[in-house]
Amino acid sequence: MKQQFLHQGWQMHRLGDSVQLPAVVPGSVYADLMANGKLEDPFWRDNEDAALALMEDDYVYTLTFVPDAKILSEELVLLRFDGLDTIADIELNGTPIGHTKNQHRSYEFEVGDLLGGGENVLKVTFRSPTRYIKEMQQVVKVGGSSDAMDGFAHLRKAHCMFGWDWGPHLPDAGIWRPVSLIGFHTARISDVAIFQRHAKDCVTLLLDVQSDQVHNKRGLSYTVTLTDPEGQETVFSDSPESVLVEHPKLWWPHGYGDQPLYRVKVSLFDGEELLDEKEKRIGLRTMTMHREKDEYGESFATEVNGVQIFAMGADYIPEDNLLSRVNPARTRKLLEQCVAANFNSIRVWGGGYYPNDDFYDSCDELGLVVWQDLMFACAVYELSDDFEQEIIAEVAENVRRLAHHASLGLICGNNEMEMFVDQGEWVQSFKQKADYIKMYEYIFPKIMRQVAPDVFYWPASPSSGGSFDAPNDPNRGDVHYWEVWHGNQPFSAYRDYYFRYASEFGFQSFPTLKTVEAFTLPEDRNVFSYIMEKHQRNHAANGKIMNYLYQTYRYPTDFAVLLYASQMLQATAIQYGVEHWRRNRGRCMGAIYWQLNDCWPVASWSSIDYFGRWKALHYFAKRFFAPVLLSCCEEGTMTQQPNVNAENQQIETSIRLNVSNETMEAQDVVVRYALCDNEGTVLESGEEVLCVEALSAVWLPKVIFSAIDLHRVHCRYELWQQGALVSSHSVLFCAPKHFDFADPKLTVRLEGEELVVTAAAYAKGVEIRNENEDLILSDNYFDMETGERRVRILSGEPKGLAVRSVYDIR
Ligand code: BMA
Repeated sequence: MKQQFLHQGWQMHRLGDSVQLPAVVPGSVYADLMANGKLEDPFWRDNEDAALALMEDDYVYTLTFVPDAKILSEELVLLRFDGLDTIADIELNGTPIGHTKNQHRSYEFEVGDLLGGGENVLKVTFRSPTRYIKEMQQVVKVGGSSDAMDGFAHLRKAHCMFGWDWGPHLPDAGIWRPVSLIGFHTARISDVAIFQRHAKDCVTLLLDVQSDQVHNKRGLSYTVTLTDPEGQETVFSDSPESVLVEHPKLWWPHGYGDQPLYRVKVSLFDGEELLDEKEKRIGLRTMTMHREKDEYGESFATEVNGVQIFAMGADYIPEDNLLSRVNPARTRKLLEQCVAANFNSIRVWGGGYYPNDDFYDSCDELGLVVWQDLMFACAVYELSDDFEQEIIAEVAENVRRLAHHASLGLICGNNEMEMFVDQGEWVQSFKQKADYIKMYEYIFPKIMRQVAPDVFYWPASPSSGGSFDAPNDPNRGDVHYWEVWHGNQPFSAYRDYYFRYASEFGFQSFPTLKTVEAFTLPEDRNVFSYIMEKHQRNHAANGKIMNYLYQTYRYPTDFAVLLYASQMLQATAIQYGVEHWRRNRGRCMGAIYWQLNDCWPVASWSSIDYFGRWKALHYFAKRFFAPVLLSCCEEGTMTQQPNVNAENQQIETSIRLNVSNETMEAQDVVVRYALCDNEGTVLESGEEVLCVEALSAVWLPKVIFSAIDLHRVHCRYELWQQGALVSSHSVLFCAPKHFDFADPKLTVRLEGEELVVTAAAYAKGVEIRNENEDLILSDNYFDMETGERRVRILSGEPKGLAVRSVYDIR
């Protein structure tokens, strides 16, 4: 098989305009308009609105090209588009060859008869996505999230490109994935499906090699080359239907073992002639979701090689609203930062697009178990014959593409629609309700059985297993819990629930000042300004941040300090949830917070902002997802009576420490705690030596501190292993706003690769930053006692260093 990429020499213009502009393919309309000075950065201030208006028009991409003679001479010549975004009319040398309207699919057209040996002209016209959804909405009304443009569900295009509660209305268009000519004779490999059968000390790989044959021909054969993780090759000839791997090296998620990967290459022959080759890289493991009835309801846990793990991670959304800016290096960096924060899992949320192969390759290498939603989110769809064919082709193609990946944990039908349809949200008719069941509980499971029978399928997130049977049941399946944040409940409300697997819960914050500066003028820098609110897509969110702020911190009188305070709120909120669920390991087996990343600079639930800057939450995640975690369930005014004027206040001030061990080995630990005053004098202390079994969580006895001045004391707790301090943190017994912090007079200095922070008193949420606000440190936003604390610089220039803490929220 031969392939010629058609990426050089494209031109584009707006339909009706006469001037042709040079275009980059793969790429997008917005990227080309920006590169040609026709569009200003749509992320700057409110430029989004002008960019959106441009999408009312159609855009034409044209390429004049000469096909390789070697391809032209082949029996079959195809024009292949790996991805078109979205409504496209394709013409070759003036002849229409296709009309497409699904961004999530690839397309191939037979073009041998239309191609000439000299110059050929390929033209792709992209029709306005905004006009399309408006027109379709007149025909059949489909409902969905009001943060996205009305009617967005009509188009199989990343939904969030039409806006979301963290995303702008920027429904870009274009040839977003490679385009090529493909030529072959006799046959090519269309797919190699690999199924694993595990037995004692061996794995059988069952192979299903499928080919496209130009005409039925006997005598085709294939060989299989298996390359083990050390690079040792074994060739199996005579078209084997299975291959035995002895002494398999098993693949494990990050934190439970290594990620050895095997390569399986299939070479297709016609006699002696090599026709085509296809290679897939796999990891040897079993993977499913463990579901078992128990005293609480029904368990729901990722099970790898028979071991149930506690899923720790976040929800992933598209990395950029301008998809052409996403590249393998950028994705890799983001995923490495997940591992740096001790993730073992990641959920690809259903309102974006199916990521490129490199995303899954990285997850395979890094040991991140992927919860993969199908791209259906917060919308009700109506099945027509046409729409049904579209989604069948889309789901089959993508599941086939992803099924072999070691990291693929499960395929999930949609985001939140079982729950919302059940509640009647956005449903216009009985048919739409019935179509829900057809799509996610009949059509997609059938595709899964055909294409990926070994991959666990889950109808929706959240779900208890389908059929509208209490989709968000706290005792079964996965849960989206939004009472903290959307429901205004206090952080401590997380402790009221022992979900089996929390696949979404989140809390917003503002990005840091440098990120705000990237889209604002100085006069915009007030969180309620027009421009700041254009970059805050959840209408109620600023009010919520203020609500939680007043419950927790003092009133910040400076804009930058408010941004910092919002990040501390976010990090603390999520810490409350995750630590509680990890303490209840076994009953709860997953904490996937909403959300990992941003697609533009915005106030949102992310822990890493659009520019890759770590918010406080990402450092907190590194700590609360630590394989061996010491956490503290404290009781104080925040959990019992936040109203300082309430009568007869009987506040219990206590701690209950817990060690959660998410490793495969027992851990010997020493736990120490100390009750200290605001200057660090120890009033009371304790120590426990214990061995925590692998994959378990152990409570230490409750300690009640009576008759303390709760505005002046805090409790520090430390985890020690083999004589070394592994982690330390602290709790207060009142809201930080009421705590009588002494001025810690923080300083920071550089010593080699390390930063040394000094404090003259106890300090909470110590944030070290540089001029560029792009430092990545071994730790940050930590609590410290009087004295010194050292952290390593992992990246960023330690220029213009500054340090602040909760003391400075005033
Ligand atoms: C969820 C997600 C998203 C949304 C987030 C925050 O439930 O599925 O739709 O962005 O909440 O509201």
